[in-house]
Amino acid sequence: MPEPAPTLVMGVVNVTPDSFSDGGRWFDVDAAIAHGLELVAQGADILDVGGESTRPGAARVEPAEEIRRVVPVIRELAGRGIPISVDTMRAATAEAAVEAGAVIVNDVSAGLADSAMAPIAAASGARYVAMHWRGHSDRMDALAEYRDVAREVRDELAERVDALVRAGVDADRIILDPGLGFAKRGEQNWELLARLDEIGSLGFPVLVGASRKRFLGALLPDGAPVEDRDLPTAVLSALAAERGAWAVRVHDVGATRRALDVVAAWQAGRRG
Ligand code: PMM
Repeated sequence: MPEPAPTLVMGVVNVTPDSFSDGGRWFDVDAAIAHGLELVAQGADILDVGGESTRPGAARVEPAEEIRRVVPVIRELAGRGIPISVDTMRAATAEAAVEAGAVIVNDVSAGLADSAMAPIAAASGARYVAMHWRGHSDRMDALAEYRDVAREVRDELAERVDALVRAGVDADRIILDPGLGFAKRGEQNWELLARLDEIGSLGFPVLVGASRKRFLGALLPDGAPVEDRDLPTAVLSALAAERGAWAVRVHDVGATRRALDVVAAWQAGRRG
């Protein structure tokens, strides 16, 4: 049997003033570039550059402003040979980002937020992350109603894959993501993680984005700072890697890199 490829580390570069997890520290373009380079030095394989926060209740950003935030950062980092993904729900931003050198479009809405996204993604030739999504952040908490969360997320992702492929997206370029925290409550995230193989059974690489999310914060003492979620995030990265995740999307790359090194050594030991 071929050995599974090691899980990749996708480092988050938020070029936003309001991301829930890093408080907009990387809003300035130069600071975002420097942060991206630091994440690569810490072991990121891919950088995910986003200009619009998806935190619960976050306001939408104007399309032109989103492009203004991400394109210079992508151009500089891609120009240095770093694989870049663009975290956007908008076709125009995806198109500008790919033109600037992005090789992955990370669309948290899987094409639902912008009907132009699928054809643009298809024409771009980039890889495409389709995340499970039910609605924008201002109303997603009300959409977290499931009878069987893992089955419904898998079925809704399968529907998105069909729609994307019908719109011309090459199936070989699709990556799926269960969308932890997006229209999911704490226990629903845990059930999805425990049943990650059901998402994997669709036959696409799986990306897991748990980094610093509320359901990890809930394991910590009240009032713990958001950075305290990095150790739980790294442990979760290791567990996701052991379950065959294609990549994990994280803010603290160093901790996850070390955790994944442990997984790789463990797996090598199993092979003997
Ligand atoms: N989570 C956030 C943003 N983008 N993209 C994917 N594919 N998966 C995720 O889970 C995901 C994402 C929200 O987190 P942030 O505001 O800290 O970046």
